[in-house]
Amino acid sequence: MKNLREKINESAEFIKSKIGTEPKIGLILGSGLGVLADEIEDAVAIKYEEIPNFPVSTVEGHAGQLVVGKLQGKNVVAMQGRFHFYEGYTMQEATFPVRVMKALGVETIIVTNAAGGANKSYVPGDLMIIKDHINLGGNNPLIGPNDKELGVRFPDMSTAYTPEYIELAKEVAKELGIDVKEGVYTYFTGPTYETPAEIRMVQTIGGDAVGMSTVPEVIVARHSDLKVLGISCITNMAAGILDQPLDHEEVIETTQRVKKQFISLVKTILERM
Ligand code: 6GU
Repeated sequence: MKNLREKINESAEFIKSKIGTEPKIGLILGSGLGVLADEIEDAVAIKYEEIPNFPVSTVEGHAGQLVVGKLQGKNVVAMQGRFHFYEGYTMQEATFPVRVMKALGVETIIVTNAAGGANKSYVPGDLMIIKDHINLGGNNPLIGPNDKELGVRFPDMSTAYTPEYIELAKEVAKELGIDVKEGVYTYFTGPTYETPAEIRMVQTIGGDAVGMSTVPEVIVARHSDLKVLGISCITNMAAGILDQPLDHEEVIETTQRVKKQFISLVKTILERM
């Protein structure tokens, strides 16, 4: 049986054999936000199912491919569609692509997601720069023996979201006239949305948004010593805030509505990284 490092290297070698550039920035594109990958120039798209050792995406609305090329003059690799723990992958499987990005030469990842607003001052359509996270998933992708070649046993999470990039993102948003929020992303495994009581807890403990992704990937990114920028698209208010039920349609509708802003924000940030 191949160990994790051998699997990572095998995947990375396969990808390297298909691409002409060395990506420095990795993009993980959330629900409805995969459109950003369509803007990549000189793009080479590689379906996840072609890549040795990659899990295969199951969720509709996710293209399920890596797109490698140039965006705003930067060499990037984008995940169009990601793997979620709630789909039945292990935490290690769901975060495997982050390790492969590191092996490709990536130094920074930009992680995006659709999230519910727990902070009552937020409205659907807001973009939120992630300043920190709370892991309420009751799990961690680093559980198990630690491979020192991949990272330390006890990674520091004091500055999980690179302060310099938080500042850059806020500066760019201001210049573009986008009223971004800055907040704490709270991870639940899903696939249920939270209950109103859970959302009251999130508010009490300092969470501003809730979602079902990103935190496992950021944990692995920090283990891999990658810099991180996280951006949430607040697609709906979390349970108990408005007098209406939650559904995935609203999530997709909102991402469609704000995708232009989202694209211009991320592209301008990329340009200045
Ligand atoms: Cl309200 N909760 C979670 N966990 N994920 C979401 C969401 C809510 N809205 C969009 N994604």
